Amino acid sequence: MTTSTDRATSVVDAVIIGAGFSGLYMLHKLRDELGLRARVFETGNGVGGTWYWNRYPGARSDSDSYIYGYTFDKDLWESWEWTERYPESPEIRGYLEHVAERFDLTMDITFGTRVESATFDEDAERWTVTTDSGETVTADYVISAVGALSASNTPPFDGIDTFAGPTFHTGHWPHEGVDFTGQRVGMIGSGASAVQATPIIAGQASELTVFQRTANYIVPANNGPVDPAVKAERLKDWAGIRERIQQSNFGFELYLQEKGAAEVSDAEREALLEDFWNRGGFHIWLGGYADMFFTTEANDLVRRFLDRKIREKVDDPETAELLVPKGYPFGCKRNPLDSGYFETFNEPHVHLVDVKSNPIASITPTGLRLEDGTEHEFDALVLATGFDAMTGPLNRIDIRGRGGALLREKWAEGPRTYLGLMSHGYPNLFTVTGPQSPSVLSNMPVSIEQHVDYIGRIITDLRSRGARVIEPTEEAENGWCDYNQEIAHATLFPTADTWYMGANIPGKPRTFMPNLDFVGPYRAKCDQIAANGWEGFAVD
Ligand code: N01
Repeated sequence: MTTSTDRATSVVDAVIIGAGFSGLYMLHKLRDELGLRARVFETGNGVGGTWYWNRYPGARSDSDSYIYGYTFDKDLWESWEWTERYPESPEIRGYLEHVAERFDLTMDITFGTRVESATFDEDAERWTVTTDSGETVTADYVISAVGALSASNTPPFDGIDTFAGPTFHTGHWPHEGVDFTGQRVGMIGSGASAVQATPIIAGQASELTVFQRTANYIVPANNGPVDPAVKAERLKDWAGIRERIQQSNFGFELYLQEKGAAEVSDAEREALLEDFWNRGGFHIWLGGYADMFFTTEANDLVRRFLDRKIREKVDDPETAELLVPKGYPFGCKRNPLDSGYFETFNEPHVHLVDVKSNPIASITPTGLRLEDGTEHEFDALVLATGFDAMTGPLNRIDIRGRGGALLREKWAEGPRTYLGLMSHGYPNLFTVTGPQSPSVLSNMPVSIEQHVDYIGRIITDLRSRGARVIEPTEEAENGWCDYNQEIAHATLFPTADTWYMGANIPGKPRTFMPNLDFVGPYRAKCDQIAANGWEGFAVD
């Protein structure tokens, strides 16, 4: 069997950073379709990316399983069957291992190895990549497939290292799992990870205390097995599904309503929201009313429905009041999906503590202390505190472009890219689903495939015309950055303190990081740019 050691040459055409959804398909594209010599470096000891690390209890995709995979290959599509509506983390890992095996990918992946730096050599017009294992590799192209939510965030709590019990971050969960039976557990955070983990940890722990800074609008997942007849239909409809999700707004088969929330009667709105609530998933968020993203009036109409639902589920009125989100619009913070989250707070051993009005002052050897001096004791601490999103994974690598300029310094006030794909001054460096592309506002595999295909197209074109480098012009990049902010600020998104805005990380610049063009229109824009001879790019 050929191993990665046999093929570990130090001069290649392309280096790919990361072996998750993006890196695996990028390797297949460059090696098997374009015939390039490519190497992948992956920090984990297996494929999976986010799904390699996120093994916390209840971790699963919030995208429906039938569209949470690759669509580039019909045979691959037909070769895999998901067990539930939303696939659980081990099953997604299994899927990605299946893909890696099917296309013989692991022989070109060096596992357990972190890329530390990537430096562009202007004379050679090549990149030099170094790793924490001391390897140095040169390449024409570097493709970042590091993901948007892979740099975990541990808030700089005073005394974080003094806690005597074990501490677990949801994004770095022990592979062997954790048994909380009989333990008092403290969990900080109430985002999508916490929402998934809470009911399961509560099922084991003798006591669970959730420390919540911001309440979330959470709708039911309605998970379960999928009707075999529906599954069979979908299996046959590979081409149709592929086309529809590629042209959609968010990479789902969900479409915003033609009429706004403020344009329909109360009864009509109530009936639609009730139907969507019962169906579960992202219907209310991504298939709901478009005007709720633009006006507080419309947003409040939807919020009122959601507030009522939360109050109906939670017995204790004070706890319910804390769980009802306040101060920001629905839909502008990632909408977590729930499998019994609210009901968990009806159990006598589960407590909710508001750390917005009374923030965490420090972690102590036995638990934590709030600013008013209240102490909470627990045996194990779970940090469901999220990620330094979008820019974090890239900024943790020393990426130096023309003139030795560090990318993280260029991005000190926020990411600057063209199409979320490349940054001026960093020739031949591509970012799969990078900041300022639709990425996290879409079903990720759809956006990943589009970027990988597009990068493949660019590289094919460069090589066919004997060009060495491509990079965006400064003008095109400035235009893209301005445009991104302009369309974001036409919506309510920037009014919410979210990781989309960098608001979860102390000191991070406040700027809306994803692109709001939507998946289909963004794809069309990219295609038009290609048809116009890579408009906005300088090719040499
Ligand atoms: O992280 P988060 P996550 N003191 O940032 C709180 C994707 N995902 O891992 O909201 C106290 O959402 C923070 O409070 P606040 C998905 O895109 C996908 O849950 O910033 N609390 C928040 O409650 C998701 O959006 C899936 O005020 C502090 C929590 O920690 C993204 O990953 C599943 C704090 C962090 O929530 C991130 O989700 C899971 C502090 N100093 C995740 N600092 C699936 O599709 C932070 N918090 C399966």
